Amino acid sequence: MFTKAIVRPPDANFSEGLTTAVLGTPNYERALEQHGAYCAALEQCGLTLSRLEPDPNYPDSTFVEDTAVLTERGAVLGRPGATSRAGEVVGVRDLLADFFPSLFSIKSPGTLDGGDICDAGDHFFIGVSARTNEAGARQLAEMLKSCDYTSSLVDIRDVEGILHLKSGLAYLGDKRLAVTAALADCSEFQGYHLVQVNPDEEYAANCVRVNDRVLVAAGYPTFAGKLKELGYQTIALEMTEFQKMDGGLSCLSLRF
Ligand code: CIR
Repeated sequence: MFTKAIVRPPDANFSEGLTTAVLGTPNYERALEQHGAYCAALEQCGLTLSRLEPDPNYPDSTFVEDTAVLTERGAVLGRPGATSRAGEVVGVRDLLADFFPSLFSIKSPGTLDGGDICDAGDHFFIGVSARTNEAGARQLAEMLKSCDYTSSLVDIRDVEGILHLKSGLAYLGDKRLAVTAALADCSEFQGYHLVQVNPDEEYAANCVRVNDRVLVAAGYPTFAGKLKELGYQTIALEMTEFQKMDGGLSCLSLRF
């Protein structure tokens, strides 16, 4: 069960962040509205939110998930793989210190973005990507092992169209993973039930199980239908403005 989450609304210069998407410039007012609805959904799931102030120095800082990895047995500060995002960790660290008495940190030469880490109960999938390098992934694996978690590395460097591992993967609980077609054959996922996301709905793979609900991006009816058939209660959220900046539902919060 999650009881808390950290969020940071986008700043007015949000559109100056990194992106590979060719979906146009995000509308700031609409992004704020979508962020507000996202926060309300987390509250509806029973979470108490800590809201960081928007940070004009870091246009990507609304994607707080990338700064840390939070588990029931300890927290790890990430070391963002994009240099423009490196300083985002500081503000999050100060807030996390209130909740986690000891914080591990990923150290140079390691880099690690939280978006590459998929928490699947007592096991963690660690994406090795353009942002998370092998050194960062191995540091995290060691830390997790010291907390009695297991982990496996999933190399996504050759997988097209996904920035982070969780751009194409989500843990739904019950040994069930939502995956895109490109990730469905990964040997690391053997033993899990896979809910495959259709190629024309790939963005929907980044959904978030929060207690007894699953947050899903609005506009992906086939995937939402599959979840409903499996008995999940879903909350659909408009994500168009964050999608334009390569962001998804999971990146907008750190849940713990
Ligand atoms: C970036 O490129 O870093 C941001 N524009 C998007 C980060 C999305 N984060 C995530 O998927 N965890």
